[in-house]
Amino acid sequence: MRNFVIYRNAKRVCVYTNLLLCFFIAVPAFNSYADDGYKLWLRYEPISEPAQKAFVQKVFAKIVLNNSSPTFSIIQAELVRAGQGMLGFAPSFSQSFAEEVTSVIGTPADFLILRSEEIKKQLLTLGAEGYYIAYHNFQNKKYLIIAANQPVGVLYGTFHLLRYLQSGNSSLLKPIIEFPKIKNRILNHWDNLDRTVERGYAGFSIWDWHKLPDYVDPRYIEYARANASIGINGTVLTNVNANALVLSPEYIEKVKALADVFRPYGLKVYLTARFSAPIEIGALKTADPLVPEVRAWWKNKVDELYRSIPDFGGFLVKANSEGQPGPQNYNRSHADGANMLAEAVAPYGGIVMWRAFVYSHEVPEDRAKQANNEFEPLDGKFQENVFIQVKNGAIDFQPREPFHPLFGKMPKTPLALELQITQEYLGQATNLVYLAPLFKECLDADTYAQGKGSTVAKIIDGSLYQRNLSAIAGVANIGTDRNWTGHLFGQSNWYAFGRLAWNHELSSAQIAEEWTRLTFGNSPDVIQSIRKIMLDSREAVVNYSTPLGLHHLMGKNHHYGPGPWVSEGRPDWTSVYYHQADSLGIGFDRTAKGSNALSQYAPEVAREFANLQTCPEKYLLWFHHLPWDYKMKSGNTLWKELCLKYEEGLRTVIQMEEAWNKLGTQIDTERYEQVRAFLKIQEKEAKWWKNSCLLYFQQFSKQTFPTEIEKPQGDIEKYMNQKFPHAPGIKPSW
Ligand code: GCW
Repeated sequence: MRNFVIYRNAKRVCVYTNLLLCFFIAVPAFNSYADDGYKLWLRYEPISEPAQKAFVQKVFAKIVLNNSSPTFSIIQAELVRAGQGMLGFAPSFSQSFAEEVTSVIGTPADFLILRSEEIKKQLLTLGAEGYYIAYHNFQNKKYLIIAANQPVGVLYGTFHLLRYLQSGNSSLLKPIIEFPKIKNRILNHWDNLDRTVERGYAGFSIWDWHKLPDYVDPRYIEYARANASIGINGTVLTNVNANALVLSPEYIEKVKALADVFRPYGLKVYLTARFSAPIEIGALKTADPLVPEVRAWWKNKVDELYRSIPDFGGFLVKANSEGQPGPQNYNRSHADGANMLAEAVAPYGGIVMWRAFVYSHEVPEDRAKQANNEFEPLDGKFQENVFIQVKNGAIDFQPREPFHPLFGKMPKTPLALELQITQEYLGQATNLVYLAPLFKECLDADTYAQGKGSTVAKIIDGSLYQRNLSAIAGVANIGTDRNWTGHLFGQSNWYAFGRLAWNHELSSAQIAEEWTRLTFGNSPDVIQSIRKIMLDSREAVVNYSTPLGLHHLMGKNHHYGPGPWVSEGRPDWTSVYYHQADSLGIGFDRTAKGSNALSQYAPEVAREFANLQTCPEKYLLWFHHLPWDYKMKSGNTLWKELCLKYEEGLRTVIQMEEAWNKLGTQIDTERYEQVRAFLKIQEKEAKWWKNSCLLYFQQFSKQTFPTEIEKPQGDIEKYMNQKFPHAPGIKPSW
């Protein structure tokens, strides 16, 4: 009955809440798929540990919640779901303090108790999205409160508390006070309108354009919910290799339907803007950003978008890169292009994220240098609401790259960091690679832009230049697969992106542990083993694919597996361009003797990387071309060290596998078996990488393999001639 009242209240609110409830009512159906990973980290498994259970029971005994907005209906439904999962029954709700209340959830506007001086003081610095969770005494009674300035903050706080309750805690010892360090925390979907996903390895796009706007798939609600649970507040729905059609009235109606679903979850919708759209769907003869008709076309288009979606976030643009049109087609600058769009969205508070991922094979310059060459001179020339969105490294989402030199080189422009959650170059959907260490490596890198301590994190969160605007983007790994991300552990990367976007000071280990508890429960053995597997996994993939600063060695086009021999076509899409292996040595010389890409960093950084004594060996061949018998810090020659690294990568995968296989009885069969099978594939692929790279490089080093490694097997010709018609992500032009 109580649930029925909840449903009825919520039902009044609006259509999307209805949908949520329909979905919610359908939970038994989902239970039949309980362990296929669909539930992500929001599993709410039954709690048996007595102290933990008592704590949850107390929190849920009587919750006062003002059911005053769609967001609050969502909060209520989430609590019901959590209670039913963890305890077997829904929490009890009330709107009055007449009963024995245990918990109060809301904003100061909702309840007197949340307007106390103490709470007001706490909320002062938390902004719209922050929250305060604590025990609070009021009129001689003690309550657990979740307080925030806005409903979305309460939603985030609720998810935090639910995470806390599921993680084995049996009391709240100190207040939880949180607010996001970065304002715009955005997923970038590389989803095409035909539902294929560029570099997507988890099925097709979850946006079912054909059935929108009339049919709202419950997955959209689950998607919004998952994002809200980790604080992601924006989503770019479409591929940066953009299709202008998404800006047509027909599609805007579909986008509006999604935006309506996402709004109460605090999730804003953004689109990619194809620069030539005024020609393609506007019947103009040009897309020149300085031509008044073109500017008027974009302004009208933006007005139209905001009429349908009043909180539309803005545009993400890939221009003059890999064949995409842009302002340079008209001899205009990136600033001319970005500013035209920025002016159109500015009156509505929209933003433009203009990507710095530009390079051309017609420019006789190291690809790693081209973004800085283009964008540094434009610093200060962009409208206030333009972000330049920069990938973590200067080439392209490789397993390891030094931080992009543009960070720290545009002090007058807000920079957004773009990370890739989908594993284009890291084993795609079958390799277990936990990416928080990769994300952190970039966030924690010191640019020295304003002296020591000028980390990338401080640049993008705005604190280094006291800037109000801040943004971070992650290229999504989400698709129609039941478990959303192809590999179950891909979920941890979506999770880690959200958590780091919220608070980049969290450690990789902390996030791994959080996710593991939520995904696999609180058994100490399980947590310990899985955390280790996760924390070892990124270094493993670096070692078995591109150790010691090597990069861009993958198969052509589909980017699946090794291809150090790739040498045909445009040079900057080949491997030989990057590894430069010859009889004398290996590596890309980016010192002053070579391309001098190092000069793009602050002098402190450039000096460190230029000097062979101080250059971290993990970046060695990124910056230096060195002889095969160059002496490494270990005393080994470069050739031997390279061989040992490939071997180490493979060994680590085998250890990960052994550790996972020991968990057999402690993990439900479906999830266990999938990960087990994928780890087998990963072992096979790690071997394939090791064998083909070492056999290939041996042709240049002309040295024997060290006895410490298992001798690479196979025939290099055979490796080179393999074809992979089944590999996902083949593009005709790529
Ligand atoms: O990494 C490369 C990918 C392309 C992608 C491009 C980009 C969307 O291989 O598929 O295109 O980067 O980031 O624009």
